[in-house]
Amino acid sequence: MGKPNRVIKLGGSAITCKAVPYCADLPVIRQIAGEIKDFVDGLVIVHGGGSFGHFEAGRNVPVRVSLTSASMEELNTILIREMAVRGIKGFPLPGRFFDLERLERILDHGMVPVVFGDIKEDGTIISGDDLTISIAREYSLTALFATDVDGILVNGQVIPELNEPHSLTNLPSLSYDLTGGMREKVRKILQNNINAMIFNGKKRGNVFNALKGERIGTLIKVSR
Ligand code: IP8
Repeated sequence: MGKPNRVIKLGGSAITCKAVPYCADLPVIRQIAGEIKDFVDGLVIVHGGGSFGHFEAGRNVPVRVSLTSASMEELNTILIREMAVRGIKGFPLPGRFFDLERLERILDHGMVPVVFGDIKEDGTIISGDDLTISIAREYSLTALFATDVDGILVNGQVIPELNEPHSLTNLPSLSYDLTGGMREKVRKILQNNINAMIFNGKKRGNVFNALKGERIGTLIKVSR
């Protein structure tokens, strides 16, 4: 125990209903909780904000920081409860308290750290993608990204692998059907020189297969 052997980011797009504020996609969360059951030993979960954190972070109200923080804890609680119902011992680790020692301590106690994107007192957002990438880099793991799309699309088709050495420089000029969020994710993955897999976490069986080590969606493979 102690060291993580898998890290999976449950994107806000996968576990919330993006268009509706504070809408957790409970059927998907329950499905995912069932699919991680066989892999709890050494597993690290990270989750994003979706229609919880991103909704509040984007609002122009004086209590933005308070509500962003509270909304992320709310989503985290929903996830941890659904895991607990299935006997999985999740333990919250807010991004602002994240460090490797804390992460390993949770694993040492036989629990699954459920790290989440967060906001600092000064309003700075801590991105779940960044947390995932730093965990993958630290422990030489493939970062698994469960999103609401089937992978990286080029001209409407999922590309199974991305490993061009010059992808980073070419990225802005290629005709990738990337949203700002996806483009930024790919840029950070390539910049940090880690392997990653981007797939659709809403589809039944995908999280299980990804954790099992199967190739689905798009694999970003760096030559080290
Ligand atoms: O969804 C950001 O995490 P992300 C969380 O991984 C907040 O970008 C606070 C919006």
